[in-house]
Order: sequence, then C-alpha cells, then structure tokens
Amino acid sequence: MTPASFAAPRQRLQVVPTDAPAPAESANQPDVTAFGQDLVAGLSATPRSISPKYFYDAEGSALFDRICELPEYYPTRTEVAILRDQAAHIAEAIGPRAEIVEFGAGSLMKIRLLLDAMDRPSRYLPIDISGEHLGQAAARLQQDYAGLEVVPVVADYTQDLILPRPAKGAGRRVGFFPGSTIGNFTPPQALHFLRMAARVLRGGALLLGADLFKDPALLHAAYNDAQGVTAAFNLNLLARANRELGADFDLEQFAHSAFYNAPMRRIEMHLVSLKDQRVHLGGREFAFAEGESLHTENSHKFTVESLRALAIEAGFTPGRVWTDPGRLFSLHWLQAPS
Ligand code: AVI
Repeated sequence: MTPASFAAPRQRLQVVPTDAPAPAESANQPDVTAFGQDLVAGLSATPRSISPKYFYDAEGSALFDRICELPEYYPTRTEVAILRDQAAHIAEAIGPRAEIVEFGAGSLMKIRLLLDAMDRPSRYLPIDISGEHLGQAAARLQQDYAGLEVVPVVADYTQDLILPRPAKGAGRRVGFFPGSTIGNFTPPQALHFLRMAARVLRGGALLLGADLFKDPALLHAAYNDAQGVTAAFNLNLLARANRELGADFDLEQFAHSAFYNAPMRRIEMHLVSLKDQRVHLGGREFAFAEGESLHTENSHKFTVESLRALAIEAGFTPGRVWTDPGRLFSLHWLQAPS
C-alpha cells in the first residue's frame, strides 16, 4: 500500500498520451536526478531536511506496506474500515458512470472497495510517478473489472497535472486521495495540491482521507512501533542514498526519532546523528555534530474543521464527512468548483 504520490522515480518514463494541446510528456515528466540534487540541497540547508517522497524506493515501499499492517499504525485499517462501512453512501455521492482519478496508485484494496460499490464506474485513472509499479497494478485491476476503462497516468501529481479529457457520456469526475498523504505535505504544498485537484476535477468532487488529531501518546506509538519497522523505513533513506548516490552514511551512527510537535500539530520524523561525523555525497563533505538531525518527514494531523477550512481555501465546497466510531480518521467529500 505505497502512497504512490511519494513513489520515487527510478527511470525516465513515458506518460500515457493525453489529448491536451501541449505534449503531456514534458509537463508530467519526473526528474531522475532529483534525489541527488534534493539531498545535497537538504544537507546544505539549516536545519537539514529532505522530502519524504524519497522514502519510497522498492525497499521503502515494502517497509511502508509492513507499517500499514502494524498494530500501532491505525490509519490504514481505520480508513479501510470507513470505506467498507460507508461504501454504499460514498458510491451514492459519486453517482453513476463516474470516472475516478486516484492521486497515487498505491492501495488497490481501497479503490476496489469503491469500485465494487459504485454504479457502473466508467473509467479509472490512477496517477503514479513510478511507471513500473503503475503498469502492473493497472493491468491487475483491468483483468478484474472488464467493463471499466483503466488508464494509468505516469506523472508527479505534486506538480501541475495534465489529464485526458473526460470520456464522452461519462458521469462526474471524482478524485480519490486516501491515506492522509495530504498530511505529508507542508501547508503551502497541501494548498497547492488541492488547488490543482480543484482544477482537474472541475464540476466533480474529491474524496480525501485525512488523519485526525488524537491523544499524542497514540500518535507517538504509531510512529515508534515496537518492532522497529518505522525506524527501518526512516533509515532506508540513508541506505538508499548509499545505494543510488554512492554516499557513505554509516547506518549504525544515525537513529530514528519520531515525536509529536504540538504547536505544529504534526508528527516529525528525523534521523539523528549519534556522534560527530562526516558524510560524503556528490563530491561534497557534510559534517554532522552529535545530536544533529536530518528532518525526513512531517505527518500533519487535522481536525474535521481544519481540513474543511483548507479545502474551502482551495476552492472546494465541503460536503459529508465519514469517520470511524473512535474518530481516529476522516474521509471528506469535497465538491469541486464548476
Ligand atoms: C504515507 N503517510 C501518510 C504516512 C504517514 O503516516 O504520514 C507515512 C509514514 N511515515 C511513517 N509511518 C508512516
């Protein structure tokens, strides 16, 4: 269940043809050198940071799948339970012959729950930056849903997107952005994403999953699991830099740190240097003092109201909200402008 918005580019990829006037390939093309450039820039900055999108190489994606199954990590199973319990109501809001645009092609399980409840879905456009992963996932789905047109779109949807025009005779276009991946964006990035979604979903709607603020002890446990899978996921970023970029991070000398930052209403993940040390990357040397960290992820937590206010700012009209009985997680129906 990789949050495919953050799947990392591994090769130059073809974008599926669109009927947009400009060649979609250049507009949607991921940049293969981005990891190296961004890591050098992030290590040169004060404080040091790197985008969480670089977690998701093959190893990182496999570790994230394991995180989703952990007893402490409640978001995935809670969102799936909401989708399962509310599928009929959500399908009713979506309406007949609809076209679903999924931002990230991660969890085939989640989209299947929607498709199974929907009235004759016409087309499914999963968008993912990783063409390899996307092609396989799309082919599997196409096999199981013969009446559905599956059109994978290789693109980085954190950038401005160009999508195929809605099919003739299709119902409304509905975006699906589950998993609370929106929480991994900075607030300006979240607003930028939602504004872009409002544009490509014009006349339709967005079904958005957002993790809710809760007892910080529960949040802390979810990002500090007893088996150490989240720690391995975090440290894999350094392992990936060693594998792909020839860096020389000593994985024994960095530690996973995750804590709730109350004023910012977010979990922060860091990799903390356990001693004074030097790291080499791209012909440059970076000195880490003991206790100094590389900030690797923010995971913002929302209230129902804060999420709705953000959606309004982006041009959506918030509608129904579905939550679980414990109010751990929320799914929002957001009407796009016409
Ligand atoms: C993908 N994203 C919503 C996860 C989260 O909870 O922020 C990524 C994650 N990081 C650590 N555990 C899971």
